[in-house]
Amino acid sequence: MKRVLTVLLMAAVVSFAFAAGGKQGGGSGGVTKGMDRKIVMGYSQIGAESEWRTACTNSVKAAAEEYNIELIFSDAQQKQENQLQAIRAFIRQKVDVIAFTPVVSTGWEAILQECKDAKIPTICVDRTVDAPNTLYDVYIGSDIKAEGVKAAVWMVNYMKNTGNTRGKDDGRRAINVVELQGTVGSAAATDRQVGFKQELAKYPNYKITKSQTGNFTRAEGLQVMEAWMKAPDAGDIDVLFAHNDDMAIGAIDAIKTAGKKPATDIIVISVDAVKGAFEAMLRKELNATIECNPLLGPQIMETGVKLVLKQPVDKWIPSIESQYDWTTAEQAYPSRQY
Ligand code: GZL
Repeated sequence: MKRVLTVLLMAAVVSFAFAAGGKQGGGSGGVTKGMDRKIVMGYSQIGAESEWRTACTNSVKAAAEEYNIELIFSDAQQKQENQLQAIRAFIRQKVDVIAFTPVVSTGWEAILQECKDAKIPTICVDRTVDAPNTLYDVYIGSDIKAEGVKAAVWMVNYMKNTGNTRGKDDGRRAINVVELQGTVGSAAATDRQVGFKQELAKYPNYKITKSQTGNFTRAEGLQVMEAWMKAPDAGDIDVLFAHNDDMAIGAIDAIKTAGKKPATDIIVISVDAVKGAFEAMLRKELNATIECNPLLGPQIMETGVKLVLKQPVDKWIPSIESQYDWTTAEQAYPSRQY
């Protein structure tokens, strides 16, 4: 009897998998027409705060189409309570898999346990959560701390070799850095700051003299930098490190309004590598951007299919990313996808 049941179960899994259009969980068309039922994925997205977020959302929606997955998409308007409500609704709707980008890192244990209790696999996308990784199935996204390290490494090299109008880094001169942080409590902001500071600690003449959140938006990046440019010590600023390009682009406007030259008087380094950053680099107003890839849709859908088909998946699926500055921006810009 046991053997019969095992054979029947295997047949059921195989038929569901083949009904998923043959290639199990793989590449475009992996789960295509011909299935007797579409896989249903609930996705809780943070909002639309930046070019990066919009590119991420577009990638998710396009990939759901391509993978023939029914996507129930929720925009949380930057509020965690909206995310928790949306995920509870997904559970009530008995979706097959839940993906979410946590707006902040804390406060996810209970809801992830509810998903587990409902036997719905979960994919944490783009930002990590402060919760045991046994509570979710996969994290798909960047090594955010490494992005902060890369930004600091690039900055020190540039200041040693080129410098700003106040001169190069001779290993002794005080180099004053101001930092525009992303959303307070988000893994993206926390980990970029940790990585940046960890690398900066190797160079005692570098100091972060001001640090404030611009919430990953252009408007708030402009606002904060405007205030810094009006302060009596504005002339001491050597470098701006912004946790994303949108805040850097806003800050660049403030630097120009104050009569200073961005990327020359004040070196500007940010993260994401969105189109706006390339345009600013081509205008020689931004010095460098560390790529954080938002085009996660295909990886999310492929992973969702594998989870539904109970196939093995890695605990962390890292994004593929690079970095760009004036030496590489012009050549890379035409082929940028976001
Ligand atoms: C990073 C992502 C951040 C981007 C911002 O993984 O969460 O959120 O860097 C976006 O542009 O708003």
